[in-house]
Amino acid sequence: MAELTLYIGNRSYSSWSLRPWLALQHAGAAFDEVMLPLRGPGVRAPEIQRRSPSGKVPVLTHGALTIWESLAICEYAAEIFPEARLWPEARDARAVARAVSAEMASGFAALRTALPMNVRRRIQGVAIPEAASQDIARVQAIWNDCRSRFGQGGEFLFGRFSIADAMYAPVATRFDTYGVELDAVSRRYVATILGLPAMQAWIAKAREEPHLIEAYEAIGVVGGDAGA
Ligand SMILES: N[C@@H](CCC(=O)N[C@@H](CS)C(=O)NCC(=O)O)C(=O)O
Repeated sequence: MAELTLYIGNRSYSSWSLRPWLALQHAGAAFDEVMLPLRGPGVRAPEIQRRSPSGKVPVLTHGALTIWESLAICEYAAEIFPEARLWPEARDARAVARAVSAEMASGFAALRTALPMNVRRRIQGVAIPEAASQDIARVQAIWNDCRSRFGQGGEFLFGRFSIADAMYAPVATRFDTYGVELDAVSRRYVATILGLPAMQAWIAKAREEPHLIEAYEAIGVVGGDAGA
């Protein structure tokens, strides 16, 4: 098989990068990982511009092929590693897994803006705007629905780990970082995601990264910039 390389942003902040990284890890893929540091809100990183058709990470290269967009990369991983069963096997579960993954990929802007991912930190006391609270309620409704209808075979949204879990993993870390109050099912699911060895490995590497972005680190500090 041609060589796979995943270009990612800073592990602390790049929630989109975490998603396909987790999917590839789960598939047991051998891949090179190249971190291209983000520059902060509104500032484009030239190294990312050079590598990515969209000017954003993540990007996967497989030989001469370049794939961007986190969900498209996860789909590609599911195709080249079919034995990893990255989508649920039952058609109804698979359809719902695709729906909730697409909803994550295209929505939840208020939540993402108010509570940017920072896997290295615990931040208390951040004011959560109403639109973000609505997103948080919708995420919990999705998690409860998936767990109760499809989760019997394991601890993940569809029992076994799937792309849907990869898509929601950065939300789980945000809930932990900002101490968001959650229902019991969602609390347990957050613990499941954070307990994944791959998740722990990502966080450990994030802690070693020297590339801090002040605007993101200032969130939760009185007078800090809440943009992301
Ligand atoms: N829809 C894209 C979003 C990717 C995205 O927004 N990536 C951010 C980092 S998490 C980025 O590369 N921003 C460009 C930059 O900061 O230079 C995906 O799912 O991959």
